Amino acid sequence: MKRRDFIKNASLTGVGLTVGSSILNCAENLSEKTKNETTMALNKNKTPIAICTWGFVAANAKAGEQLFKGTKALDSAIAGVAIEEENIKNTTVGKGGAPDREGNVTLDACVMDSNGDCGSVLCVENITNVAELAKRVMTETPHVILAGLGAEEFAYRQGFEKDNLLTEDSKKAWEEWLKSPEYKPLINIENHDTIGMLCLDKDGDIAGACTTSGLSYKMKGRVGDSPIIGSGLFIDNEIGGAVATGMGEEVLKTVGSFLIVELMRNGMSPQDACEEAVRRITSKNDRYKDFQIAYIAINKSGEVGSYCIHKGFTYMKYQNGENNNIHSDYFDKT
Ligand code: SD4
Repeated sequence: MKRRDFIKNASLTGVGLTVGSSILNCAENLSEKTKNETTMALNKNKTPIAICTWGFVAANAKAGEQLFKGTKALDSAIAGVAIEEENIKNTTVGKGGAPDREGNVTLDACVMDSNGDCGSVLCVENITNVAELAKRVMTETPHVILAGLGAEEFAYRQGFEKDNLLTEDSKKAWEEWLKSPEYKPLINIENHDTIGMLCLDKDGDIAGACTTSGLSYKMKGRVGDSPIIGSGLFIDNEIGGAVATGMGEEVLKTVGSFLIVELMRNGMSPQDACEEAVRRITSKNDRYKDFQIAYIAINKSGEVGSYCIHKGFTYMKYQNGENNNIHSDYFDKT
């Protein structure tokens, strides 16, 4: 059984999963009112919060535990997403990610800090921890973005090790795909599992990270939304942050994460802002039935929100030692 199926089944049967000190509870049955009341009550504690896309239990727990120890938001997010970058069973992030059409695994990542600084790497080969690499672009260069070979060479100068990202399993799956190589975007299946994470730390500061191998069997050189500041991720520490997963081309066209933060700046809750960002796509694009997009967002007072096009997206929320897998509301109810 695939890990996400396991989580889904566990949630459907009401089984709680214990992950270290974290317990996976399911909030899907709570009414909206109860959920809001719960969130507001917890916010009064001013405890740190980590949220991330999909059911990445261990990654979110790692970030939550780091935050609890007092680690700043950005380093907590990078430590959290590194769990998935190193997880070779995850075929859409880091090592083990599905390759492009030509069999090369190329990774995209970005980070954004609470002071507004950001860093990004595009289409990088042979390096596993690309979110950390994006942070180094931010802290160790005068630039925001490094791409391809330049990013890879920079990584070696920073002491990163060269790694073969194409695992035997990913290679076999790619070889199978090559037998009838037709690229068709798919909804909610294994080629949509980017990890985007947002952290609110003990000082009340927000930062985030987003890391992916992008769409499976993409064209050589293709880059999606995930490493593009404003599309895959955006933080404004006065307001909040947002992160995206799904069909990157469509997120890019609407600069989705920046849009959500701006909507929150204008008074919307994270939930309403995520819904509006999805509507911007679905109202102009009747092909939305063929792709999935999901957003998660957090504001300065710790309220979180999430919305997606199609049923099936879940996200993680860590707060007060609890790591919950929450089913997102969705647009297409047909
Ligand atoms: C991309 N947004 O490269 C990424 C893919 C993704 O879950 O989110 N997968 O377009």
